[in-house]
Amino acid sequence: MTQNMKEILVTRSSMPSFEEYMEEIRPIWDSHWLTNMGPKHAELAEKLREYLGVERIDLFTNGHMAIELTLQAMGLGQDGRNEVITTPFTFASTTHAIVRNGLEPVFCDVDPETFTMDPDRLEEKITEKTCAVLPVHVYGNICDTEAIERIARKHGLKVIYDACHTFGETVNGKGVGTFGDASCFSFHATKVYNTIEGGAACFRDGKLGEKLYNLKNFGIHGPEEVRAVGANAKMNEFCAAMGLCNLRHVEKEIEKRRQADLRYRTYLEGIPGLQLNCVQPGVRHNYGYFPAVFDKEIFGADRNEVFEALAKHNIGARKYFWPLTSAFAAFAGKYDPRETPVALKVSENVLTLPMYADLETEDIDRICEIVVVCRK
Ligand code: T4K
Repeated sequence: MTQNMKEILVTRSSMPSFEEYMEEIRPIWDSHWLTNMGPKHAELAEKLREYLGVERIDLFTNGHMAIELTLQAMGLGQDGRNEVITTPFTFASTTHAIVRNGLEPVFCDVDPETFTMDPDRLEEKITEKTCAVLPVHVYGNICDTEAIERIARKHGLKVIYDACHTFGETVNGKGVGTFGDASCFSFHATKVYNTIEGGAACFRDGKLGEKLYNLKNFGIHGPEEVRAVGANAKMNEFCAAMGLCNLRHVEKEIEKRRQADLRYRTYLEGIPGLQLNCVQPGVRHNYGYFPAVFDKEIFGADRNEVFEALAKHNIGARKYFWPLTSAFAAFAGKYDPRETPVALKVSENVLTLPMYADLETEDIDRICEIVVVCRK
């Protein structure tokens, strides 16, 4: 394989040195304590609470279980109100977390710049059956939290943010995990910060915390009492150890991603028909993704053509997030994706280009050249 055919995937996991991880897991070997809220779990929870600037946090096997169990812990649906308003421009997890709780997703359209929930479309989706709003800070773009929470308060709705893309982000210095009734993060291998697999829910309500803590361990409350039908969603000690290592380097990783983002922009910004991710004032971004939306009429090629051109050079861009979750075969035509036309349009035209901390400058340049050549 020639140098310029080297495979570049959409992302690549950040990892500490082998030695650093070995050192971190040594006490696990000594103690034989592998999971069920051990000392690494406790240490990581406290360090993340500080880093994210949140009042309370709990750790989970993954971001999905953080969302799913948060909805369960809130008791949504128990009073007969079973609709949760969310957006379809997201990963399967967001919608699945609602459906797996026996709740009904109601899809709200997104803003064309941030791709997050459009608050101007939110109120019209509220019915007497609405119990919560589950907006997504997609690609690390922060939702209009003020408007969403004002509307939610007016109608007595819970707000749970899917914050899976926003590790380490702040808004005017405030940790993004502080918004809403709860915010859920993913620490999956493909994320800016990873614990191999992992996730967290952040919240203020101590009672919610107790329920969550029980639910992630089958609903067990002490050795002889099971209070709820929970799941097994405990982060194990090896994942927590990876998290402790990666947390030491995450600032450096975000800075490298910032440089990669800048490099992309020097090539691609200002090209007619090519929309790059927005820059939100006051937001400290984490540069988790590099989405580009192609307008074929103006740019001269659609995203599928660009996708194919990159694939020919062994470059794995991804169509995050296509199809919309409302169009999933799993829902067998139950929802109409045309009811969220902005989300549908973005989904049909977006490509996320490779982005990770160690992505080399020359590789970014090569990717950009291939994209630019696609213009006719
Ligand atoms: N909400 C949102 C908005 C999300 O985006 C996600 C997850 C969730 C909720 C749920 O959080 P988790 O329960 O996952 O913690 C990936 C991830 O699996 C998923 O975590 C992520 N979103 C989603 C956007 O992307 P796939 O199916 O595209 O991953 P995969 O296996 O194709 O990997 C993509 C690339 O990453 C590979 O081409 C190479 C690289 N990679 C992958 C793995 C597994 C690595 O470098 N190392 C690895 O270990 O879903």
